[in-house]
Amino acid sequence: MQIKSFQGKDVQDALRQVKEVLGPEAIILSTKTVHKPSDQFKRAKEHFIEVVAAIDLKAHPPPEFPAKAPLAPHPWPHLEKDRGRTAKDPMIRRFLSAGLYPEFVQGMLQEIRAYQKESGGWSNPETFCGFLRWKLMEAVDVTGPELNGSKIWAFVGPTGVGKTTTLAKLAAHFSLRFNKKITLITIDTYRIGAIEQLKTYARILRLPLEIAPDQEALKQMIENNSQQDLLLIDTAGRNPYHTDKLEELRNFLSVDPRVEVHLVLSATTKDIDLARNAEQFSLLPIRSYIFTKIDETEEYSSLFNQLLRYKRPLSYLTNGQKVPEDIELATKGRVANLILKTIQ
Ligand SMILES: Nc1nc2c(ncn2[C@@H]2O[C@H](COP(=O)(O)OP(=O)(O)OP(=O)(O)O)[C@@H](O)[C@H]2O)c(=O)[nH]1
Ligand SMILES: [Mg+2]
Repeated sequence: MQIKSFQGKDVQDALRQVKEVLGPEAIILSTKTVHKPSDQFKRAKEHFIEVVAAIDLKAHPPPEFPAKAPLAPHPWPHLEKDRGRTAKDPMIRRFLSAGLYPEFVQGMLQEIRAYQKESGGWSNPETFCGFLRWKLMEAVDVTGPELNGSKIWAFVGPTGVGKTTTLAKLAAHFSLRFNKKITLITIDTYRIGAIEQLKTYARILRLPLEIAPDQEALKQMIENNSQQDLLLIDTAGRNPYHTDKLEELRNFLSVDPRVEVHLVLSATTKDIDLARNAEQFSLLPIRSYIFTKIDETEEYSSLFNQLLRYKRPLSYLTNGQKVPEDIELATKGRVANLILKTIQ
């Protein structure tokens, strides 16, 4: 994986450079507006856009042209002037600096310009917020649980993100509030204390717990529990760079096609690491994202970027250590509010 940062006079300019240097397969990791320190906020042309992009060199060898290929003339010179006007509004400036996914920012900039051209700008910041909120909601995908018939959910993800705690929260939620018949299963025989941790939850919630040391045992457990509404499978946290362990996990969980895999990620993880985690865990058939620890940060642009980067739905958000209460079903409105909180 090669990661590189690009600076352009606007988003299009930076993206064009990304494409020229890394090729069309590059993944955009983040974008932000950078203000030159000496002249901060004075004039629009003293801002520039910084885009961080990456390319998997194994999958996409670099294009065969010199790294310093001559830059083509900027295709939309009139946009520079428009961007200047756009960036005068402090709320829009904060939006541009929030490190949001470049294609989203680019689309928004075009809409902002069109609106400004038509009506001369927003009469008050709330109008822009309302528009942005609607656009944020439109951009993300969410999904809810469908508990008709029996379900098997497995929780995978990097170490310590909150997989076991999230599983316990969901187990409590569905057994106490909806009276669902649930069995907990763990295949985490790797970490000392992992079984004890889940045993404690199982005891408190009065739910059966089974331990699957291998795939054959897991298969048997799934068969034996066919009358249950929900089987929740806990897995060991995995270093996303240990591809062999991820393949092992994928093979383990491929035991039954009904197993739905949910990728648990922490909202406190840096954008670039989230991108890599999600890319590596894509070895598994990921059904949804669950984002944990939203209470431990006030900056949600990386969470939002991740939802756009792979276009997978978000199912749950968790917001604390308390079991069962600190979990919520994800909604588009909630995600939009988190981003607005980041910007305001
Ligand atoms: N603040 C906060 N802490 C959380 C949240 N979810 C989990 N935690 C805490 O994160 C820590 C790790 O949680 P676990 O559930 O053990 O994480 P895990 O992913 O199962 O860890 P491994 O199995 O070791 O990979 C614990 O201290 C949890 O209480 C959350 O939403 N907010
Ligand atoms: Mg765990």
